[in-house]
Amino acid sequence: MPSTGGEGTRVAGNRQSAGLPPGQRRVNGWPVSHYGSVPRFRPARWNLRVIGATADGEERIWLFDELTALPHSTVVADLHCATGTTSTDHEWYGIPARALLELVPPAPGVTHVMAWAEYGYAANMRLSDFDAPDTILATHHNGEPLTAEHGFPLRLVVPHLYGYKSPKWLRAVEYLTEDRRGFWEERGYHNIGDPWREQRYSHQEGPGEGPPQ
Ligand SMILES: Nc1nc2c(c(=O)[nH]1)N[C@H]1C(S)=C(S)[C@@H](COP(=O)(O)O)O[C@H]1N2
Ligand SMILES: [Mo]
Repeated sequence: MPSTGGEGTRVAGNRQSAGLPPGQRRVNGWPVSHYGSVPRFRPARWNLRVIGATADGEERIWLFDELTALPHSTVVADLHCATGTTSTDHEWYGIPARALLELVPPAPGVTHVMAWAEYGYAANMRLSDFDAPDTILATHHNGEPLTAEHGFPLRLVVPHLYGYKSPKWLRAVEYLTEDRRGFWEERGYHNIGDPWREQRYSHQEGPGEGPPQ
C-alpha cells in the first residue's frame, strides 16, 4: 500500500533546517509545470526500460504491472523549479533509483544517467545523483497514484536537484559512459542543477561541470 508505514524505508529528502535554497520562494499547493502536452497513458504499450551501458550488455524491460514487484520506499521532499518556485512537503512513494541500479548494474565505465520521458524529454545527471538515497521512481504522491499532469504512471524524482532533473512520464533510464545534455540542459539550463549552489543556467557552469564541447 502506498503512503506511510508498511513496506520499505522512509527517506527524508532535501529539506534542510536552513529552509529553502537561495533565490527560491515557496508556493502554495502544487503547480503543474512542463513543456508540451500531457501524454495519454496506454497500459498495453507502456514499459520502462533500462538501456545503454549495462554490466551484462543487456537491456531490461518492465511492463506496467511488473513494477509492483520491485522494492518500494517513501521519500519526503520539496520540489524546486529553476525559475524560482518551490512546492513543499511532497511525499513520494515508488522504486528507489538505487534498487534499479542493483537490479540492473551499470557497466564499470558508467559515469552519468539519462532519464528519458515521453515525447523525447530527457534529463542527464551524474551517476552519483541517480544513486543518491533520495532519488526515486515515483508512482504515488501523498498516498495517491500520480495524476496525469504530474507524471502518471511513473516519474523520476531527484529532490536534491532542480525540478527539470525530475522527468514526468518516465520511460527509460540510459546508462552513459560520458556526459550528454538533456532537454533543458541543451536549452540554457545548468548541467548539474544543484539548487543549494543556485546552479540555474549553463553560463554559470565551471570547468568540468558540463560535457566537453
Ligand atoms: N516530461 C517532462 N518532465 C518534466 C518537465 C517537462 O517539461 N517534461 N518539466 C520539469 C520541470 S522544469 C519541473 S519544475 C517539474 C515540475 O513538476 P510538477 O509539474 O509536478 O510541479 O517537472 C519537470 N519534469
Ligand atoms: Mo522547472
